[in-house]
Amino acid sequence: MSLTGAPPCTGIPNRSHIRVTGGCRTTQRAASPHSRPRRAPMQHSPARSLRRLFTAPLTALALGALLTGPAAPAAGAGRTMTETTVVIEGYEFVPASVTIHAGDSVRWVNKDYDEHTSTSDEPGWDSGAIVPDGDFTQVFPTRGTFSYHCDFHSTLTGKVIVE
Ligand SMILES: [Cu+2]
Repeated sequence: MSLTGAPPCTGIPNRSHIRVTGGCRTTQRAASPHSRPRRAPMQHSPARSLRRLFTAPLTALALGALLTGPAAPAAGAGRTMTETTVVIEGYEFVPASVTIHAGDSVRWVNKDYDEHTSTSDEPGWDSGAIVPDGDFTQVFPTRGTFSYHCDFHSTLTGKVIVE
């Protein structure tokens, strides 16, 4: 009765407290679908926990890398272990001779269309068949000169010198 010019407040009499800032229009806005974006922060929380689910394994991986990295090389503490790559290409080990430090590793990468192996002449290591585009890694913890060959092709020979 006393409201002048304002639309009649019908429909939601119990929400009169919302009218503090603007009468019935505020009440209508609060009840309309347009008010839903205000709930967005609540709806984001599942996504946030999902993101946490995805980042947690990554963090674990990073921690694992940090833990296994320095723990792996027993020889030569304080030195960074390196990996030397030997490419198998054109039925050759390239380079045919590599020199590394004790604790380092050699990785053979097969770039041929044929299978090869990295097999030590003396008992030591045997990669088995390395398929095209496959690779094999061997760690050399002790000093020495280690000759090796391919089990499938007798002309393929190489040498790993560990200092
Ligand atoms: Cu071969």
